[in-house]
Amino acid sequence: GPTGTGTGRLRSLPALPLVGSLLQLAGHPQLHLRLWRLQGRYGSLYGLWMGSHYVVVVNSYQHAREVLLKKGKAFAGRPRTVTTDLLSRGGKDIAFASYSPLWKFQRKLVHAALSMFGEGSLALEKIICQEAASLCETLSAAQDAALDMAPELTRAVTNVVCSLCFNSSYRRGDPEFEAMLEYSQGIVDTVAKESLVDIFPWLQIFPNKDLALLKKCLKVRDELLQQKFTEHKEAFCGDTVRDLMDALLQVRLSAENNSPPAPGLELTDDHLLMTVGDIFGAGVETTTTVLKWTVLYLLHYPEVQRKIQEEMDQKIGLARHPHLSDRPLLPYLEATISEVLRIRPVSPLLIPHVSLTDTSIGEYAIPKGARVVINLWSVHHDEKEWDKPEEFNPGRFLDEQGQHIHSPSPSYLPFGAGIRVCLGEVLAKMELFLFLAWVLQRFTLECPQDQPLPSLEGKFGVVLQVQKFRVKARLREAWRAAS
Ligand code: HEM
Ligand code: PLO
Repeated sequence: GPTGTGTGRLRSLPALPLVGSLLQLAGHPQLHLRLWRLQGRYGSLYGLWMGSHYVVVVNSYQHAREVLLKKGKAFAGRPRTVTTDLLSRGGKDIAFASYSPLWKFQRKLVHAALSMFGEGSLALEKIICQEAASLCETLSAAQDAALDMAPELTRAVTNVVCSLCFNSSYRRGDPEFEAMLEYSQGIVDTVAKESLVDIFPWLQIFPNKDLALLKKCLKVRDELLQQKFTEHKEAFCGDTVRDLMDALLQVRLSAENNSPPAPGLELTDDHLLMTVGDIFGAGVETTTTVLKWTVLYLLHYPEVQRKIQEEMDQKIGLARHPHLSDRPLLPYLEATISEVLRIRPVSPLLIPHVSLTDTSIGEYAIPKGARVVINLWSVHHDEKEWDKPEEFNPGRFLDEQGQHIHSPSPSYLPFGAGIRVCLGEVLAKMELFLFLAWVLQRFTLECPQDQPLPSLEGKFGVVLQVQKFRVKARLREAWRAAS
């Protein structure tokens, strides 16, 4: 046989179908949909060139799982782009930093801090419930008005993550909060706009409106971060660790006092600031987006809202507020959250990965340095895996007894998977559950009369955004009667 003789010719792996000129992709408002539709012509795995970058697009869960889980380490890199380099000071954060020992260390620190202050901590549950109560008060005060819930939802979520990161919170109308809202929207609107792949990096040398806006917003963010940093450095004595910022400062302090950090493991001020900036930014924009999508879907599917409320009335009643420990009692609410995360994934193309070695996907060779885009939209809308994927149906996540089951298909990865998996999944799920349970126990959310149902179409960007819409929050008769 040919084995071991050294004369066998290396068989090269089949080449990927390559999509030709994709200039028209640039600036396409819904890139995830465009890449989803290209499957018709090129199959579920194809390559394309964006500017000078070779990009592989993955549209099936089998290949997605291979990239994220089976070969996670080979695909753990991140591309550098003009906008994310500005956002993260050249990749000194977690999300936009490529694979390195320091990145691993940062992830580990944040993970430890989040489990200490967050997940499973009664203190955090108390903070979320406090914010939920305040949200309900605002909704009550706005009785029957057509309300844009976005600012209030954002404030509630921001205060939770603010307390985790900085041990602080914002009151309604706080000018610092207003400034934060504005800069964060500016960042979401501009960062990674061309699909996170910066198709035309040379645009930066020309006057560019988006780039100018991004820089302006980052200046405001940097001032805010710097101010929190200075306050923490002054107050921190090394004993009590109050929040994520303290936890990071403590790591540095103990490194100074004991042995210096191993080469390549030095946490500079920039690393510290960008790490907190990531958690703060991700903490606010993702959870808020999911809450907005959920409200929007409840307007479109009042029967789903009714079922959530029936379940709550039966299992919790109206005499007390919902607790985190009620989660197993409310499978239909949990299933609704799961379905929202499926039908409108927060991060429809994840964050692009980069291959760190020559490797393969399926039977195809992938060269080192290729950018790999996982199209989560395709994975979550695959007709082979999901019955009528565009239909909003929480029931698909329940078994016949109405109990929550994990997922009816492996084609479901709302938080990604593997070594780059989301760091905030547990936190996000705690918040989503409690905020929704609190609001739906008291209010029925409706589309204001004389207004058409708002569009379910998302706006593609670094997160899949919801278009602005108004809601009427009507106090439930049952709640009124009970109190
Ligand atoms: C990364 C989803 C909330 C922190 C990611 C990724 C996804 C995701 C899909 C990219 C994974 C990849 O590139 O392979 C979500 C969803 C959320 C959510 C659906 C809400 C429902 C949060 C929250 C935090 C957070 C609340 C902060 C506490 C991060 C970080 C990364 C990340 C730091 C980067 C991880 C890395 O690159 O190593 N998330 N996320 N996320 N998420 Fe989340
Ligand atoms: C959101 C706007 C903030 O001002 C800065 C910021 C930081 C981290 C980013 C986040 C933004 C968007 C959502 C991201 C998150 C890191 C991980 C998360 C990209 C840009 C997701 C969903 O992947």
